[in-house]
Formats: sequence, C-alpha cells, structure tokens
Amino acid sequence: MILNKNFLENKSFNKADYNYNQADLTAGIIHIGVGNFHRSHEAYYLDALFNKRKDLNYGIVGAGLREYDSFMRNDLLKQDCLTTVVSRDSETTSVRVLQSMIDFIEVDNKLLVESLINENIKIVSLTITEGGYYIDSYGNFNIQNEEIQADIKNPDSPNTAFGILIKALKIRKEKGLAPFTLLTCDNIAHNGDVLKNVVVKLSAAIDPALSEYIEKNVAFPNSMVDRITPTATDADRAFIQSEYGYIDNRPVFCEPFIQWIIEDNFCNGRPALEEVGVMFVEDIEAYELMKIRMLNGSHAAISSVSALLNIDYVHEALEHKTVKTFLDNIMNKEVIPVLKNIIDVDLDKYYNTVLNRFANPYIKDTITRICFDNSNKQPKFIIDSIKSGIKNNVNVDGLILTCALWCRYSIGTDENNKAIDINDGRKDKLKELALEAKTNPIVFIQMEDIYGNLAQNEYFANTFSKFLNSIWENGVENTVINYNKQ
Ligand code: CS2
Repeated sequence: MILNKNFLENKSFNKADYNYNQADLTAGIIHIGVGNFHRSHEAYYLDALFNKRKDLNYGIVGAGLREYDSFMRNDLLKQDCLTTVVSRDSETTSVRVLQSMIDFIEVDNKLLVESLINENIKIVSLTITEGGYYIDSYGNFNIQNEEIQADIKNPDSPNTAFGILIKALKIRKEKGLAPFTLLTCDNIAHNGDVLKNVVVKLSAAIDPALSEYIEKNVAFPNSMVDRITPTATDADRAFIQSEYGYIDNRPVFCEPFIQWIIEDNFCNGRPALEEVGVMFVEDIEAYELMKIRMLNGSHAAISSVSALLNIDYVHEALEHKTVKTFLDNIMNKEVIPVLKNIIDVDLDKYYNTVLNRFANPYIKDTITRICFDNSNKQPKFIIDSIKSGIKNNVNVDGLILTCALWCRYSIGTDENNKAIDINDGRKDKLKELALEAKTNPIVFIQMEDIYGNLAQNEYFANTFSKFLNSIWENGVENTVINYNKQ
C-alpha cells in the first residue's frame, strides 16, 4: 500500500498524535524547490503548528521550475503530498507523517504565476540552493547572466524564479492585492538581503516603478535554517515498508536537531511559528554567520579531504584522526577567533554541538552529499572565512589547504586512481583547471567568480601553491598531517 490520506488506519500510528488533516487546511504558502530539506524543516514546523490547530490557512503548496521538481511532484501527488519524516540518533527514532503540504503546482511557469496571484498566498518561501541566486564572489548580482537577460527581454514570459515572482508581484499590484513575503531558506549569509537585491535589481531593469514598489512593500526576512537532512536511500524506503507496512517513495531521514531563526519582517501576515520553537529576532547576523561558517564551513572543510581519503560518511570522517584534527585546527584557530570579534555567542559550545551532530551514525550523511555543488558552496562556506581571517590578521592556512584539497579533488580520481563521482555544474572546467594547476597552481584560484581577487593576495596565492605542490609531492594525508603539526 502506498502512503495516502488514510494512513492513520495504519496500526503503527497513534491517532491521538494527529489533531488535523489536510482537509482542514487552505493554501497560504507556496514553496519553490521542494527537496528533502524543505520537508524536514519548514513543512515539519508547519505540521507541528497545524497540529495545535493554529493558522490552518497557511497550508503549503509545492512548486518548482526544473525537471527534478516534476519527478518530486509526480511522486508526492501519488501519495497525497504526504511525507514521512524519520529522525534518528543513538537514543531515538521518531516518525511523523506530515500533512502540511496540500498540493503541488504543475511544473509550468505560467501556472506558477497564476497560483502566485491568489490573494490567499501570503508567503512564498524558497530553497533553490546556494547557487540559485546569480551572485558572484563579491556578493554582487550577476545581471549579465544569460537567463537573467532573457527575463529582462521577455518579462511577460519569465523563466527564472525571480522573473516569475516579479511578474506575479506586478499583477498583484495591478489588482490591488497585497504582496507576499519572500522568505528564502537557503544557506547564504544575509539570505533575505541577497534575495531582495536580486529581485529589486532585476525588476529595476524591467520596470523601475515596479522595482520601487517592491523595494518599499515586499518583505524579505533574513533567516538561519538548520537540520542535517541526508538523501534517503533504498534501505530507508525499505525500512518504512517493513516497519510501518506502507510505501513512501519520498521519505525524509534526518537528525532530531532542528532550528529556524527568522528576522521578524513579514509584509502580509505570518503563522505563529514561535509556538513550535521557531525564533523570531530583530537581527539575524550573528546566528547566520555562526551557522554558515561553522556548521556548513565544517562540512565544506572535511568534504574534499574525506573524498580523497575514501571516507564514505561524515561520522566516519570525524573518527579519522587526521581529518578530525584538521577540522579542529581550522575551527579553533581560524574560524572561531574571527567570529569571536563579531558575535557574542558561546562558539566553543556551538562547535561541540556541531561535532556531536556530525558524529550521529544513524543518519548516514554521505561525503558525496556534502561535496555536491562545491563550486557554489566554497565561496559561502570557506572563502568568506578566508577573507575575514586575512582582514583580521588571523592565519588561515588550514582554510587555504581546503582550497588546495578541493583543487586536487576536482581531478576526479583519488590517489589510487579510483574515480570520484563529482556532482558539480562546473565539473569539466574545474577538472581542466585542476590539471593545469599541477604545474601552475595559480590558475585554479584565478577563477574570479569563486575566489574574487584573492589570487592577487600574496599570502593566499603562496600558501595555496605550497599546499597544492605538497599534495602532489607528498600525498593528501601527509600534507594534512604536516599542516596539523604547525
Ligand atoms: C551541508 C548542508 O550542503 C551542505 O554542504 O552543509 O546541507 C547542511 O547539512 C545543512 O545546512 C544543515 O542545516
């Protein structure tokens, strides 16, 4: 039996834990980019709120623009948009079937615009990945991008998420309807400001008056989102079937930890998420910097070295002495000292929590997942810390070594010539440069869209070259061990 609205008939579930059902909800949020993370996080929080029978007018409608979204849509519609979320650690396995999503719009840009102009939609949230915002390594919006230029030329038939949102905001304005809040849930520092900058600049190139209206009337709250959510495997799907007797083709497996901190800045109402543990604050900067540089930064720091050392899972990386010491050095000597000057939070304690979460073997978070799309993650998770460190006169050798390791990784084979499956839109270019960098390291860091003008910084360029040469001469592990001894 496939998961469906009658799932409560399933004997494994306690009906008393489910105080609402989908029929009680009406659409209030459209979410663009329904992946695993959205469902383990926003959809999970909303389910908890609906379960208190609060704000039932904020049901989620899924949406997307890509082929992946069509697959997700097909699978979710077959199971009435329900999702099983299983969170696990050494102490608990908890299972919840979420009913907070009530529909999924066909992957069609025109239909998406039509849905966005429904006045009941108060919030449009997004998880479109770190690379989805057309920003360069200086944090500027890349308005010259071809897809963006196409939307500027044809604003009535847009194809980027931003062009679509702008068109919908325009129609809502013309109809005298209030705009929706645009809530990004991607791991980018100042994510709301980044989104605002894209939407305001793109709309300015289309219709300056509309852009002014958006700037004044649309809210773009910054937020910090957090829950480690690996990709579900066949074994995970089999677990649900054997344990609960039904098939969920799109289950979500994640850690118990969950956090969402949002700037309290909404232009058209919001659900009372504070009732289920979401924090609303005036200024988010400290939380987001801490999370991105320490949690995402730790993932990024161990990603390439672990792949090169043939380590499959994040918890195994922490059990590997060289990798663990490498990470400790980077965080304790290079990242935390800089953050301490900026934010007033117990960062040592936070780092310990991160380590405990990474050590959770029950979620089987793969090194492959954290290596995914590294060319978009490096600038946000590592290179920002390098720039800050240099500015603050903090030695950032370890962070620079992660860049050299990423360069070596980009070749696509480990030291035993075993292929590494690289999942990155720029894979071919990266490999070409990484091969050239064997004799001329600088070419790799001359990728300006990733490194900005760091190649011109003597310390950065010399240290990168020194480490890359050492990786080729002495091997990956020896190079990291030598750095660890510094
Ligand atoms: C990870 C994140 O993608 C990554 O590299 O660091 O997906 C991380 O697991 C989440 O941000 C946790 O909140």
